[in-house]
Amino acid sequence: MKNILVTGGAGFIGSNFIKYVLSNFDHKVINFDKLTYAGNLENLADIESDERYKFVKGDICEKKEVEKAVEENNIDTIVNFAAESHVDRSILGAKEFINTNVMGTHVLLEVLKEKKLEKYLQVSTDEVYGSLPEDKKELLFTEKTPVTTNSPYSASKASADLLCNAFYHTFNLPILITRCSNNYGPYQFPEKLIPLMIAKTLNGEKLPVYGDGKNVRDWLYVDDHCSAIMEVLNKGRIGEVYNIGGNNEWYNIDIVKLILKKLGKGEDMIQYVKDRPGHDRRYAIDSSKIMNELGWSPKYDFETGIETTVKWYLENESWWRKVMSGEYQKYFESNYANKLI
Ligand code: NAD
Ligand code: TDX
Repeated sequence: MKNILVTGGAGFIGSNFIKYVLSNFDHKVINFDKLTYAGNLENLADIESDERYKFVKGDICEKKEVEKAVEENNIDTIVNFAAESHVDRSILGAKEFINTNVMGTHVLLEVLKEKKLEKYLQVSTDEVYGSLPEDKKELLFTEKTPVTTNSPYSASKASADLLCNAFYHTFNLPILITRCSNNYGPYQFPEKLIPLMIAKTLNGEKLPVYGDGKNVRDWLYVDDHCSAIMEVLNKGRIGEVYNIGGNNEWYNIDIVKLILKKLGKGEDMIQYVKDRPGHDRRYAIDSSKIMNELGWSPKYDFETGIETTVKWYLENESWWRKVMSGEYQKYFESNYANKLI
């Protein structure tokens, strides 16, 4: 039995991860989250009374807060999801991305060193590998692909990965890194492509597609990301990076059309808008290392995953309406106002 500090556990992937761990393992989970705009305790309402679960409000940039949570809860393992996670927001302002994603990770690594914890897993992203050419379908990101970053978000995530690597080599700490492709599923904040397009369709609003809509992403259902993280935590070789992907490449425009079809709406709702600056063209993950070494594979095919996701947003309208009110409106206006062509 482990005592796991899950940082950023009130966000999209972190909250799904906590539920995955409580349903499949007998571990204790301390959810350590600052509750930024993306953190929402409603995501965990169905497990909050589980005695193996506890929430602690805290900031990973504040060392004393992290130390206190680790000491008081006998933490032996940290899984770090806490981050500013949206590329468009990093273009509007990078400071919080550097603070949380880089400085916050540094704080966690210092605590790992001082408290001699058993394991630390850094939840990273395929975005640290930059962009793949669209016309060379045989090219995929492997763990050996050089780190090349094109957005402030990816630069901050890559910086954190480099710090993890340095703390592993210099101090011989028990550190693992996972780099996953685009996730989708319940509780994803509706600033990201799939939930944004579902919410806008249900609202009868235009769907803003960046550029020519031909950027490619490799989509993985969130539970498959969670199972991969647990495999790496339990069986991964210390100091290694593991890529996680769905072998499921889609043009953005085809995802948008699929959502419209599932919701019975026409393609006249699509509105092409100005491209995201520095927009990566294609992401595609080679997951053979985690599959061959650890025996992981995704369980959900895209058809099932997207069906479950659309159904969840249809049945949980109050959840997304609430998070899209207030502060969200200001972000939405500043991101999209200058994109109309
Ligand atoms: P999210 O934005 O939904 O959630 C982030 C969570 O971190 C929120 O609960 C927020 O309150 C918390 N947080 C932010 N700053 C904090 C701080 N200083 N201290 C403590 N908590 C803080 O993000 P997500 O989509 O769930 O992503 C989780 C992690 O997975 C991130 O590290 C992200 O880079 C990585 N990732 C995401 C994807 C994806 O497709 N969403 C893919 C690969 C990797
Ligand atoms: O309004 C939009 N219109 C649009 O065309 C939005 C929000 C997005 N897009 C495009 C941009 C991307 O090509 O859709 C694609 C997906 O966009 P996002 O959902 O913002 O994801 P992405 O930029 O690919 O980054 C995601 O994957 C890697 C996550 O947000 C990161 O946290 C993760 O690390």
